[in-house]
Amino acid sequence: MPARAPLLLGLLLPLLAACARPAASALPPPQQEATPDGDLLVETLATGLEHPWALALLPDGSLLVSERPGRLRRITAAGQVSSPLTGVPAVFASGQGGLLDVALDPDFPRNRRIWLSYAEPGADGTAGTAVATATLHAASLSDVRPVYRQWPKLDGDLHFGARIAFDRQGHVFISQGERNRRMLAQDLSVLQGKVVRLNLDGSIPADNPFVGRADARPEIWSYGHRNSQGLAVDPRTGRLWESEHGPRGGDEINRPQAGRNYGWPLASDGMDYSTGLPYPETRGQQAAGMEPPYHVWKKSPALSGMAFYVGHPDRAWSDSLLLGALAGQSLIRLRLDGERIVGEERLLTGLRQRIRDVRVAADGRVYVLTDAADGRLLRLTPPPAAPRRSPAQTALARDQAQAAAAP
Ligand SMILES: [Ca+2]
Repeated sequence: MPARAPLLLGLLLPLLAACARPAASALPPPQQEATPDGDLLVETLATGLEHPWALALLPDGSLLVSERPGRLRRITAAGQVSSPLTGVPAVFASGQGGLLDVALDPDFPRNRRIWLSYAEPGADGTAGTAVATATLHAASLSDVRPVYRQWPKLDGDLHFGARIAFDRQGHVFISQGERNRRMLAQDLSVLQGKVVRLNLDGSIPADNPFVGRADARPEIWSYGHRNSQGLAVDPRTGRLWESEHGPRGGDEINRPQAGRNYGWPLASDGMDYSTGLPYPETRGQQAAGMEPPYHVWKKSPALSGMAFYVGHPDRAWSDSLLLGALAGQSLIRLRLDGERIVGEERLLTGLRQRIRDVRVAADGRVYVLTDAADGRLLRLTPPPAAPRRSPAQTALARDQAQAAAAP
């Protein structure tokens, strides 16, 4: 027996290693973070997620979470993490590639359909951004159907994008990076560095801006994007907002419109990491015929997932745009006045974690993923809104203030 134990162990250990997910560390206790509007409650629901990239909130209160190496898990509101769902498409898991975004179809309660974006492996070690739809079951996906493939597939493992967002008119938008080949963002004959728009069955809308042009791909909605990992439709207006990574400096928010050129690399606020100088193609911060960013950061936070926080008048954060910051190791809250950005706060800085994705639940709580080998799912409860005074209360407060100020 003693002689056989090492043999058994030798057989068992690799098997165990293959089955296990990264060991979940003990869950940290809930914390209160002081913010200008009051305390923010930060709860850790799960740990041990390997580079989680995106989350989607299911109607029953549970969540789908993608892990970049190619796994999709379900996590209950109580933090119970499932085994990987079966049926996920094969992904090119290298560098920034892998399983990326996950989103529910606009008609999910009826059709149980989900959308996945990922780096898809091609021939000879190439890869390209792709999107598939699938039907969600308790522990599996079925009817997995690729609906979009970036063309051409290329070498390298950088700048895939890729976020998915839906408008109210039956279209899906997919954001994509330029695969670190800068000038491809300006080349309308390829799909790198573009936001594309499709119908929900994957077909091309007849009113897309480049339909019918021989020198351009009909999927393209907007171009001149560097690497876009944030995409959201403002629930108040239906307008599409996009965030993208600049190089050193020049992270941007844009509001992509049909056929417009968002500049990269011809117009940029950013610099080459290696030289500290603008790239040779860059003509300046702005260039004729190109759209300037709606908002720009001189020092790059490295923007990832983005979500609107609107329609929660009982919460201090209504209205805001929330963005995960990777290098910036924070959750960015941009205060909105209508569509104007009127202020910025950096939250969760004490965690010292890269923030990969953020989503807002119907009850006003916020779910956040940290990007790490031992990544976490957090749930935030934003502070309540300051109570509104009635006219009588306002008059009373004024009288009391005047009385207090009287000699
Ligand atoms: Ca730009």
